[in-house]
Parts: sequence; structure tokens; C-alpha cells
Amino acid sequence: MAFELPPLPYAEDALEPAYSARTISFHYGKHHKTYVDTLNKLTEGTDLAAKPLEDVIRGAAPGPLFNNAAQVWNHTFFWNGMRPGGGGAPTGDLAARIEAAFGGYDAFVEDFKTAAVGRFGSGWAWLVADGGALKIVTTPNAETPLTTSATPLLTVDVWEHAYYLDYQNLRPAYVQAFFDKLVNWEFVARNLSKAG
Ligand code: MN3
Repeated sequence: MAFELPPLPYAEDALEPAYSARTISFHYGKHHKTYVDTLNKLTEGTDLAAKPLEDVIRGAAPGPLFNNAAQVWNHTFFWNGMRPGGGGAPTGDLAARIEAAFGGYDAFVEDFKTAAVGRFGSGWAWLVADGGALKIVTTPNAETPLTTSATPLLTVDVWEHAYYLDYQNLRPAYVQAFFDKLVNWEFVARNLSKAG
């Protein structure tokens, strides 16, 4: 059984103007699809092809298999962390957890931007639950908190392909727009409930 490119959870133009249909057509339709296609080539005819994606990622040595499997998972997680009409501060338990960890929503966004901008080159910025606390971490290239003790709650893709068409070199503006217009806090809350 081959790995599949999961359908986008919204139409390609549904995140306009903060995240354009043109960006999604390349980022989802080309980049994400290529990771899926390459993963299928790498696993074809092996017992890995029938394994859950998470098991492939956790069992892979550094190299093309890990990189492509993790990029498939990271991108699906990224798409689910956005929604049309998203953005703004969360409410309820999530708001309280962010207040406790970062001293408030605005401070959280500033910390997240600093971390995202500080990730040199390509990678990901994440909100994770780790040991009962919310934390911001970044990973290089394809690396993912899925291989650590932390539970991923949300990610922002900070590879240039994720934002260059809409924001050119302005990674902080892209991250700000992600939190102002795109973030899907219901997705984060669901992931947090699984973290315990
Ligand atoms: Mn990407």
C-alpha cells in the first residue's frame, strides 16, 4: 500500500490573502506531493510500505528515507494547523496554558517569531507539549519533534518555499500573518488533549 498525499483540509484559495493559492499550488501540489512520491519510491516492495508513517519516521536512520517520510508528516501537520478565517488569540484552557508558559499571547507570538527567525536556513518552528508545559522549539530541515518525548501541537514551515512567493524574504511578517490570520487553535487544542 502506497503512502498518499492527504487532501488539503480547505480549498487552495481558502487562505487568501494571507497564504495565496499560488503558494499552496506549489507548496502542496509540488513540494508536499514530491515528498510523498519519493517516499513511495524508497519504500516500494519493502515491508515499510505497509507501516504507519509515524513508525517509518521513528525507525529511519538519518538520510533520504527519514527526510521524505518526516517531510510528508510535517507538511500534513502544517496544513491542518491553518484554517480559513483563523488566527487571533485562543480562548479557554489553551489561553491559560499560553499565559502560564509565555506570559501572554502577544509574548508567545513574539517568542515564536524570534525562534522561527533564529532557525538558520530551512526548517520548522513548533509549539509542543513537553513534560506538562508548552514550549517553542525549532528543527532543521526535515527533523520533527515526533522523534522526541514532546508532543507536537502546531508547526510553521520556515523553509523559504513556504513563504517566498507571498512574503519574499520577510519571514517575521509571514509568521505574524500565520498567527493573525491562519492559525487553527481547535487543531492545537485537539493535539493538546492527546498529550494529557
Ligand atoms: Mn514546506
